[in-house]
Amino acid sequence: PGPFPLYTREEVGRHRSPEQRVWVTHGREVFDITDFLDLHPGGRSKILLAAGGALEPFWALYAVHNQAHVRDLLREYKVGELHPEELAAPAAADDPYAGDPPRHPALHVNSLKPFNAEPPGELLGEHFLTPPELFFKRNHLPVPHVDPDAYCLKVEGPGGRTLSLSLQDLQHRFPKHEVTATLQCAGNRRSEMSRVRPVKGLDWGIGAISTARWGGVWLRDVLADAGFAEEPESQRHVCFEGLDQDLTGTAYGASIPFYQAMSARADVLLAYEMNGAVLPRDHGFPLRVVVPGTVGARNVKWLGRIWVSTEESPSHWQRNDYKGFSPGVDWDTVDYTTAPAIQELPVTSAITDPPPGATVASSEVTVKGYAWSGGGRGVVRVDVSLDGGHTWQVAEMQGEQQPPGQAWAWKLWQLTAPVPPGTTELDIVCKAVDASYNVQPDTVGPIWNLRGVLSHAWHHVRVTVAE
Ligand code: HEM
Ligand code: MTE
Ligand code: MO
Repeated sequence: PGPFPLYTREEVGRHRSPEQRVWVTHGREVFDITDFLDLHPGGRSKILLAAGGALEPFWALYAVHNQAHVRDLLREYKVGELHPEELAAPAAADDPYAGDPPRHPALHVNSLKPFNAEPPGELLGEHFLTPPELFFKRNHLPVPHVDPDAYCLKVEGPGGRTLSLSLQDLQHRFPKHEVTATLQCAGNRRSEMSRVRPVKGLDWGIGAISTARWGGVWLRDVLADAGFAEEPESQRHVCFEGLDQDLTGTAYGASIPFYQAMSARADVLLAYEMNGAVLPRDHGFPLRVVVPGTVGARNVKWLGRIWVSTEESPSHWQRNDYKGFSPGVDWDTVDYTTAPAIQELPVTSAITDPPPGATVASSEVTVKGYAWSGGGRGVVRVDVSLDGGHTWQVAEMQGEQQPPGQAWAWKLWQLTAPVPPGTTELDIVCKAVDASYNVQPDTVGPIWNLRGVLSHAWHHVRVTVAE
């Protein structure tokens, strides 16, 4: 066959559903895979994630495609080729975000500039350690370009002494440690809250949460090297500042209590690795803070400076954001000084598969999801209901064994159950219980707050049962 017609990426991008035909690219070649959707061994919903774009980023996640028989199969669906000009890298525009790194096309983008995006549930729930390209990204500002050779972390010690540490210093002067920890944004699941009443903030679904194995040095080792000693009674805070800045030169910042930073049980890390590889630019290259069990906002990326103070970080994001309020408080009455900064997060869980609106088989259904709690409180049980919360079954959990009080990572869970005969729709619900027997509220209305944070009620997914 051939010569083949030539297409632009934009033309390929218009073919994203069976009605418009589903096209994908691989290298320079364009394929119409509409007739293969129902034949795909990995399922129809997964292959559709690549509709209208390139296969490579998805196949990089699933090496099973790296075989001759998969290529042979694909060749049968070839319909064209990309214009030669389409292969050149797009020109950089004159904007502060032009230097941001490339991102995975599976991410649902909530905001492009700054870049905020989450993975689809079906992919998030598949990996105990989230592949870094799928890990949710929450940036307030452009991603800074940091030269690792020139990088220098400033640590202000007691008595005006300042420690300057290069990446080499950090990697060679301090022992390396690894911690598996889940990060969750305070705004995860905000979209459920905004359905009750509008709130201010990015419209996160269930994906502003991810898990990685972080490698780096203990913050307490670095603070000790700067001259600090443990003082359990002190009311001090450890403040962090990022190298990302807004147009006025104000950097992102946050703080955590001093006792937590110094505690041998709290495992606070200055991380330079994520899942065994160099920390990616979106996640704070070359160095970020990882505060296990604590809200994402305190896990400062592109770390530039650390100091200890009797005051919390003066940052907007510490003082005037990321706090919870009563449902009765509105933007006219809110007083940010009256509420504590969010630190440890409450217990939560969500269904990652099936997605809302899916059609499931009438025989049995497999429900998958995640569950996590802050403060190192492990999840001890996940209950699942197929009938909106009238009857419950206990899900099977899988995860890493972590000591009590240091259960920093989420649990993935799964339940396979028969579909009750005669049902046409299921209202699937999940709820988790943590090690302190904290539970999730059953509805989101009574925990509504103007900023849409701490949305952790029972999670519902409604699906149709096939006839
Ligand atoms: C498995 C083809 C796109 C996810 C497979 C297999 C084939 C295939 C032939 C079975 C391989 C074997 O076991 O030897 C294709 C083709 C695609 C495509 C032709 C595009 C035109 C995708 C995409 C995703 C995906 C975009 C993910 C987002 C998977 C998964 C499996 C799989 C998870 C493993 C299923 C299992 O073992 O249970 N695919 N695939 N595929 N595919 Fe794809
Ligand atoms: N650190 C810096 N320097 N700048 C930021 O915008 N965002 C914070 C935190 N650290 C942020 C930051 C917020 S609100 C969250 S939820 C996490 O980073 C997100 O981390 P991730 O992008 O690696 O998922
Ligand atoms: Mo966040």
